[in-house]
Amino acid sequence: MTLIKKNPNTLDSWKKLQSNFKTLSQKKLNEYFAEDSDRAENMSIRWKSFYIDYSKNLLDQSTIDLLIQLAEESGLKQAISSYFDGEKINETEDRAVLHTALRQNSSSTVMFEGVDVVPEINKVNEKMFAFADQVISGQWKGFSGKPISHVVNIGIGGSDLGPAMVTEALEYYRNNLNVTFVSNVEGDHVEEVIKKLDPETTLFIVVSKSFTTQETLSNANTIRKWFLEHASEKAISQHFIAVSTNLEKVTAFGISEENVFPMNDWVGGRFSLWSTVGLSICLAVGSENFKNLLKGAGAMDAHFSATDFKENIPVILALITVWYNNFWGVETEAIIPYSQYLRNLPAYLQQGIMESNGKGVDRNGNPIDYQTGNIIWGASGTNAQHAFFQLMHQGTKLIPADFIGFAKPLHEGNDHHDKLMSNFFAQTQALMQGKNAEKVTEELKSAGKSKAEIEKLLPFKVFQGNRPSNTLFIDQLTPFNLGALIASYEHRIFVQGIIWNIFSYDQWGVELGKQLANNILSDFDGDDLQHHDPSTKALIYHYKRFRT
Ligand code: G6Q
Repeated sequence: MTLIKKNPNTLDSWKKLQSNFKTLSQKKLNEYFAEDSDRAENMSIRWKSFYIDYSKNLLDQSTIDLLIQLAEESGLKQAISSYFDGEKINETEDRAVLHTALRQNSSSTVMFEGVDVVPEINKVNEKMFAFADQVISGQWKGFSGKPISHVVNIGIGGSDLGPAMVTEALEYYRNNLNVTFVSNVEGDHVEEVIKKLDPETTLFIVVSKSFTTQETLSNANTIRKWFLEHASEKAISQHFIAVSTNLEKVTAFGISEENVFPMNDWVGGRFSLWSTVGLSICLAVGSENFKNLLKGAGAMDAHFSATDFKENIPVILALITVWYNNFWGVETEAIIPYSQYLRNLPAYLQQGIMESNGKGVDRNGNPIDYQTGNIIWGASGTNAQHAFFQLMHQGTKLIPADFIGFAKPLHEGNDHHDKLMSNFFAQTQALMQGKNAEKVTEELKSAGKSKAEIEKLLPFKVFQGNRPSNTLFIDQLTPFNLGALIASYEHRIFVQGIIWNIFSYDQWGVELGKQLANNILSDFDGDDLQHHDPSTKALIYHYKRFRT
């Protein structure tokens, strides 16, 4: 079964949502709460250690019902089965999207093209876990007999962002290994990393699904050259590991077959941290923690695939985005984790969400005349409060936001957590309630301001409020809960892609720049720049003056 290919704006529910928007668009969040004393209870979902509060959104139950109708009319139920059953829903690349298979129970069955893929996943995982245990315990030695103390992940995009974000997020669970990530093709990036390395005790993991990516291969080659200045060819096998689907290219690079951790074609780059691409995570936090990360994601998969849409976290939250994006005309969405460990979650989700749903052509190949993927941005709270929250509170733009927080800190013994949590709750309250003229006047009066001063200051100090947010409140930052949280965003991407009638799992938009970069690279040594536009030609001329 292929996915239904109907544009959402032709559906009955879409039209009803347009009139629902007309009815509700002037209504204030405070009014919704005044009308329904059970709103916080009715508009929240409790699942395992997650408490999802979506009551501070500009909608009521009639909107939710219509959004669910939209999901149904878009064929979401059938689409979820196609996704989990390994159908080739990534039609333009003729691929399945089966990263969910990587986190299923090791005794379950996931069929792909008539073969159960779980035994092979288990086999590869066993190899990965055994390898990680050897490195962590110091059994795996470098060429001079010393144990490994530093791991360098060489990869970019999906082969970098996920492992880097999770390794950082699970800092608390880390062992003694240092883990560094090299991604950019910029020589200064790799040289800064090399500067701090000891070839005798460093392990390099070259992570590239295709093993053709310019950035990764350039960095891997530069690092290998540097390594060989300190060690013999023979030592490569103790220090270079690859994660890839392209065995031929890996062996041509000089990494032996036993040092290759395979991955499957049906794992998309930006959804690959659950596969061997997560080897650096596994090394940083150990296999038990990695397994728990997988379990958490697997539990979210089970919730998403089996729960009624009304109680389904990824479905409800995805639909709320659709509501703002397509009916309120909102363009951006902020992600604010109240955890410094998750400071790079917004950057990670930027790729997941924007690369997946930044599409302007529908599944029939026609240009789209409604909005698709949102612009995603954000930073950790409370830092973000002292940076860009002003615009969220008093700016001219409506910015729905996800606030993510954890009830229990990882470190005990200080009084910071109450302060963090009070900020976490206060911000969504302030965004919603605002501060009216009466309240501002009262405050200014008690601060001793004169009538004239109050009149002058009043307009600047009033907050309109009525700004929406979701609160994703989780018991604690554990590998399990992190896995579930990431998986919930993955499924939100899927739901939105289905509704917007787009293909979420290709990324042709990143190809053109790569092609042109190759053309330009070869033109640096030539004299014929006539085929370039005048601006680019002038830039190339300018650059050529600096080349040595
Ligand atoms: C993600 C993209 C992209 C990819 C990188 C690295 O979904 O496909 O970010 O992960 O381009 O690709 P390789 O792993 O093949 O080097």
